[in-house]
Amino acid sequence: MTDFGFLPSKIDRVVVLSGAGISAESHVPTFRGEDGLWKNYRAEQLATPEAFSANPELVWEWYAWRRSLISKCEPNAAHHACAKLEKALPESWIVTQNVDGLHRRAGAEKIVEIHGSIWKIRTMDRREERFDWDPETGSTPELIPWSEAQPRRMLRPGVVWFGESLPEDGLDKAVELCRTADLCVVVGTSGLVFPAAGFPEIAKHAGVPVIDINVQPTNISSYADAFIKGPAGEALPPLVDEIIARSG
Ligand code: BJW
Repeated sequence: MTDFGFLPSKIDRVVVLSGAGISAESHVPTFRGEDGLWKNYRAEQLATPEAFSANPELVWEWYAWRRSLISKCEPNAAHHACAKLEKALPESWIVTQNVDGLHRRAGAEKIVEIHGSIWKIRTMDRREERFDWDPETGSTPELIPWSEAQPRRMLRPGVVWFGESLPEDGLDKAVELCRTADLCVVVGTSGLVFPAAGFPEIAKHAGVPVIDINVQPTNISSYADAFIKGPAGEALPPLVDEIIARSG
C-alpha cells in the first residue's frame, strides 16, 4: 500500500503528463526498452520529415500498421483513472505525448496531444488537418491521400516527428498547466524527448509537487517529490482516488 503523505492537503488542479508507458498495459508498444518500437525500427528512417520525403510509402505503411495494431487495443485502468480525475476535478488536464487516442477513448476530454494524433492526417505546413481514420476499425487508405486545397501536396500522418516543432497552442497550454497546477503527475515516460521531458521541471521550478509513476526510475524520478514504482494501471487508480478525496 502506498503512503500518500507526500500529497498536498488540498488539490483542485492536476496536470497529468503521460507517455507511452501508460498504454503499455493496453499492449501498445512503447518506443524505447526491450520491446520498444525503436528496437526493430530506426527512428530516423520513419519518424522524421526527411524519412517521409525520401520514402513516403514506407512511412505510410509503418503508420498504417501501427493504426491497425492500436485499433485492437482498449484503454486500461490508468486511462480510465485519468478520465475519472478529469471529471471529478474540472480544472484538471491531461498532457499526453501519445498519439494513440486511448485517453479520449477512455472518456477524457481535456487533453493536449502534444505529439499529435495517429488518427489525423495533415499537410506538412498544417494548413490542412483532419481526423481521417476510424480508431474502432483502424481502416486506412492504402494510397497516400493528396490535399484537395493544395494540389500536388501529399497528406501525412498528423503526428510530430523529430526535428519538427510542436503545435504552438499545445505547447503554450502545456507550459501554463505545469506552472499553475496544484500537482503534476508524470506517468510512463522515459523523459528523454524534448521539449516534453522538460515539462515536469517547469512544474517543479514553479513549486508544483511532482509525482513520477514508472516501472523503473528515470531522470524525472531523480528530482520528483515522490516516485511510485509500478505499472500505471496498478499505481494510478488508488492515487486518483486519494486525490479526489482531497479535492474541493
Ligand atoms: C511504464 C510501463 C507501465 C513501460 N507503467 N510505465 C533539447 C535537448 C536535446 C535534444 C532536443 C532538445 N530539444 C529538442 C531536441 C530534439 C528532439 C529530442 O528531444 N531528441 C532527443 C531524443 C534527444 N526533439 C524534437 O525533435 C521535438 N521537436 C522540437 O523540439 O522542435 C524544436 C527543435 C527541433 C530540433 C532541435 C531543437 C529544437 C519533437 C519530438 C517529437 C517526438 N516524436 C515521437 C514520435 C511521435 C509520432 C509517433 O508516434 O510515431 O514521439 S518519438 C517518441 O518518443 C514519441 C513519444 O511521444 C516520445 C517520448 O517517448 P515516451 O512516451 O517517453 O516513451 P518511451 O518508450 O521512451 O518510454 C516509455 C516509458 O514507460 C519507460 O520509461 C518505461 O519504463 C515506462 N513503462 N511500461 C508505467 N506499465
